Amino acid sequence: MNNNLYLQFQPHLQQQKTFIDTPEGKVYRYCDSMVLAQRLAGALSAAGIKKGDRVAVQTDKSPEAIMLYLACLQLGAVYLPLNTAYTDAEISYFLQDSEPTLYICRPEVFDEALAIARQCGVPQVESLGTDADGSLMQLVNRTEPMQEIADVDADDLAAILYTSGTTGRSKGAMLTHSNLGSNCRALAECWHYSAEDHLLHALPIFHTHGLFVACNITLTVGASMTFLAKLDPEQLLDLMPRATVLMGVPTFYTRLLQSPRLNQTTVANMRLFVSGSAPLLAETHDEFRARTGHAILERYGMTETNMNTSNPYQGDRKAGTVGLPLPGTELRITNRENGAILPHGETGMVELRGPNIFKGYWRMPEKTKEEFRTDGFFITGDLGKLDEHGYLQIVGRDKDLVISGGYNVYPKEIEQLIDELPDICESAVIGVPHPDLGEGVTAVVVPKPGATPDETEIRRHLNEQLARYKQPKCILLVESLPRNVMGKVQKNQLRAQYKDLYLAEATTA
Ligand code: MLC
Ligand code: AMP
Repeated sequence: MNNNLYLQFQPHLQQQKTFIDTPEGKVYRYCDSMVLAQRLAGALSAAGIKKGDRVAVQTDKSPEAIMLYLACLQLGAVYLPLNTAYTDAEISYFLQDSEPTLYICRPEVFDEALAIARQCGVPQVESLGTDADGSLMQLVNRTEPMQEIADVDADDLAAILYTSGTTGRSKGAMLTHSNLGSNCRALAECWHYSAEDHLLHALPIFHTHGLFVACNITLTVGASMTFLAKLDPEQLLDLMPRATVLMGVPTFYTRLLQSPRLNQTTVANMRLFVSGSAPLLAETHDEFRARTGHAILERYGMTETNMNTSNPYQGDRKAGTVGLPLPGTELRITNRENGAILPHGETGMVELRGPNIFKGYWRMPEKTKEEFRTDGFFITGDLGKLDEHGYLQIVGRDKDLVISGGYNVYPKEIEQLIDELPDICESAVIGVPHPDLGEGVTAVVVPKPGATPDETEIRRHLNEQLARYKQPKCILLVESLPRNVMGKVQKNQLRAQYKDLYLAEATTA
């Protein structure tokens, strides 16, 4: 049996109805999108891409990029999307680690991308722009649609998504056709998703949320979506009268709430607001409900696991919880040291098992082994507890991670770069409450004795190496870092000390 995820979408791909439209008035029907995807598959195949080859993609958001994803599925190639904010240094690491056969970049940076790709040993580079332009589209225009759909096993890779590592080294999460297929079927069932739905899509398409949750569910049921280049709350409000669903990170909702236009009339046609990727504050949930009459549906996921839990479509959507396990996903709370299962109400490690859980980290068998129990449960690094009705509350994180506006930032990666500088003794990077982004990346830095490090110099160094969203919103110079008796830096103490840093700024602004 062919387990290609493409087959799950294929029944809708013949249809005349709209698949994607844009605020600028472009319309992509399913049938035209399929032909374009097939032409892309033909062009990739002619370029020698075959089953199992990685296709690394760092392009701006466009419907054509989704057709490219479909083309990779069709060929059985492994789609490897990269955040558009990544610097050349970050891209070099991903290209070296994943060894793609093809790297697709933005047309405006083609020459630089080619140089990086050559250094990293990537044999081919093409470009794709947001106006259906770039060298890839030139190839496509000369290529016949390819009909053949690669025969893949359920366990074959559909995508690799890089997540930063707590050790500072990014890990490629290997997601199979079955991981992705099963998860969007479960979500479609839970959220009562249908061909009648129209999604407002304002998320980036290089992460699980905007790519798999939003696009795979749309393709699975034959729904439609409007592609916005990025979050613009006023534009969302303009479009709501003809939409039914919005998916966003919590920042989407806090920014929407800032608009006086958000009210019951503007959302009259909407049936579902979904939030995830970061904790939604209960007060945001309550305020949104009071203004619109809608209880935001919060769900919990991870790059490695796809979606795991969701508040119910029908039934109580409890603010401050991420709901119940999705059909087919098992969840348990354990003692983080010995793995013993804890009773309801106790806080411990969230562990998961099910068809949605990834295959492992790309070329990191040891790391993969460490993060799974012997009975196949994945150790998430999230701390949670279950209430008497089985709803999960995420209460913290065992992993040293900051989530800023839905993007994960791993402190280690930033600390290592700051500590390289000659005037710096050591540093600790923490996340503290931020009114817009949930958490604000903050660097607490200890200079070497007698040295007076220049903040501009620290920022310049970070800017060369790190995507902007990872760079600290604030750099604080201190004499020393608090440590426990074992000598370990007490980040909890630092988080408590600076908890009002951005909140104070917001009230004085
Ligand atoms: C942008 N900037 C950020 C940022 N996003 N800084 C910190 N954190 C962020 N998340 C910075 C830019 O670098 C720039 O800095 C400035 O803010 C303005 O950039 P922008 O592009 O205009 O930002 P904006 O449109 O306001 O974007 C904010 C945002 C966006 C929250 C809407 O980041 C976003 O769409 N986030 C969603 C992330 C996401 O999809 N996560 C899902 C991961 S999957 P400067 O200095 O240049 O001015 C996952 C699994 C799951 O977690 O469960 O879903
Ligand atoms: P990522 O690695 O980018 O996929 O981020 C996954 C992490 O985001 C999870 O391990 C959680 O820590 C966090 N996360 C996702 N959804 C939620 C949510 N609804 N509430 C709290 N944390 C969340």
